[in-house]
Amino acid sequence: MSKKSVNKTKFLSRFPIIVEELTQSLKDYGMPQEAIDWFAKSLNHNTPGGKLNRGLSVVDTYVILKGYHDVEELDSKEYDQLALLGWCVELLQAYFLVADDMMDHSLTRRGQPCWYKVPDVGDIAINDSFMLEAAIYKLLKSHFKKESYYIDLIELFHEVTFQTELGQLLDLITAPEDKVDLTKFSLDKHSFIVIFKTAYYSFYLPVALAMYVAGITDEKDLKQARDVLIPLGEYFQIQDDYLDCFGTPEQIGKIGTDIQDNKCSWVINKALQLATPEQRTILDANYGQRNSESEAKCKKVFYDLKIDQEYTTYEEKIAKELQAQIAQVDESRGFKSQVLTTFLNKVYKRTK
Ligand code: DMA
Ligand code: MG
Ligand code: MG
Ligand code: MG
Repeated sequence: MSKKSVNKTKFLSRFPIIVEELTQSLKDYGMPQEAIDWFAKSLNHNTPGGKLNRGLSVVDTYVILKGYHDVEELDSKEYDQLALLGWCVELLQAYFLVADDMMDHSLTRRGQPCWYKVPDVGDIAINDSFMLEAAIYKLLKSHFKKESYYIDLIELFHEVTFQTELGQLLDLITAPEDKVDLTKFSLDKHSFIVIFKTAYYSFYLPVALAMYVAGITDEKDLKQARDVLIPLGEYFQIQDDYLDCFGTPEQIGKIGTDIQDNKCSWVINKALQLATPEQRTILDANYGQRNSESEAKCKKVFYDLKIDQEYTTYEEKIAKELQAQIAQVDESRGFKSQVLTTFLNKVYKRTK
């Protein structure tokens, strides 16, 4: 087994222990067994099962900041604490995804039905998403309350949660279901949406958590991390937009919905820059329509415009820029540029 899959297996082995602790808190409230079983089922359906990059990054970042070479060098108590924070990031992601799939009318996620599509779940998924979020603060309290940086962790989770919700708001109101108006889209608007809905919680949060535990918390260092991780997160969401249209469901574990949902995605913005008047007419008539014929017409325009090649050009350019930026990082206070290089390597040319 590769080192990477050993680390993932080790991380996954902590999850049942977390489920046990969370369900125990329901038992302590005297909740009936059926509610306990429901919560356990929601936790298990929605939390593991993805790439776990966000959660694993908390551990990996801490290892680098400590100057270790391998996760095995952490003592077991230290590992458990870091893995718990990693799972808190995955719970935050689970919370957002359960809600996001309802709002985006998605059908599948991680190769299985979206939670709200599971028989007997439906709108109960709304409350389940709230409980996934609440689980984060239960865990932080029981594992970190006595640490000096406890409040920093809580404030960080609250801040990035709010930022993500602002991004989701803008994502949704820029994509009204009933009135398609492509003149409302722009790459600047796209950039704002994706930085808020994705970059803060997916990239800045895991690194900042590890920095707090490692005691590397100078505002200058948090800023150095943010200054690279936010554009890196923007690039990651541009990949997500690209894969929504050009990836296969087998590859990405979900069926793309951006065209039918009238989303202000990178793909449509790039197409709007390049389209001839004829192609623009096709897009105006077919983008954001809830049927697969219209969707296919939009995709044909995207292929004719070679948006996939545009994407490759963008990817090479942004990767070089980020590398150059990482090379400027000041390590004098203990922050390490390798944290950022590791992240960039995980994202570069990803296909799922
Ligand atoms: C993802 O946006 C953002 C959050 C906060 C879940 P998205 O709808 O493009 O994500 P996905 O493609 O995974 O549904
Ligand atoms: Mg979505
Ligand atoms: Mg969405
Ligand atoms: Mg998407």
